[in-house]
Amino acid sequence: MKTISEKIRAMIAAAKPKLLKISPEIACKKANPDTWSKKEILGHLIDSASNNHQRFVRGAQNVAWDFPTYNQNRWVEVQCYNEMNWFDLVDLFFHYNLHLCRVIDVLPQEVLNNPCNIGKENHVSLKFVIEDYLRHLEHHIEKILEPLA
Ligand code: NI
Repeated sequence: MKTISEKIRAMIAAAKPKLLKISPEIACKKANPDTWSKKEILGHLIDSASNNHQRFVRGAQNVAWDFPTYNQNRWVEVQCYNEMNWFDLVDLFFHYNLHLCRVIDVLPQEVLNNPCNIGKENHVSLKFVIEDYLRHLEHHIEKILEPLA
């Protein structure tokens, strides 16, 4: 799984200076009321990190492999990410992901096939959950770094 954690580390290291260059005014702008601002997308990535943290650690122990789904819009709303300090949010995002990379690094090979039910049609392996985490992160980072429409 080292290749995955290396990819995540490279991605967040490249994204951090770009994120810090975005002004707080731009970061909280919503293109329309139904879409997330950059702050809210980053908040969503923190929610993804925290939910996946549970999956990685519990999945590694093969306990509680029926994971709760989460209503991503409600999570963002409830936490009022748009009112949070942009630079604190970037910091939290960066360090939470560094920690997840460390968790991924220390997972023993034999736990990677442990089953996880993350609300998809069938159980997936812990390895899939980790790979999927990277895909999701990549997708949203690209969106955040796009200029506002
Ligand atoms: Ni998402």
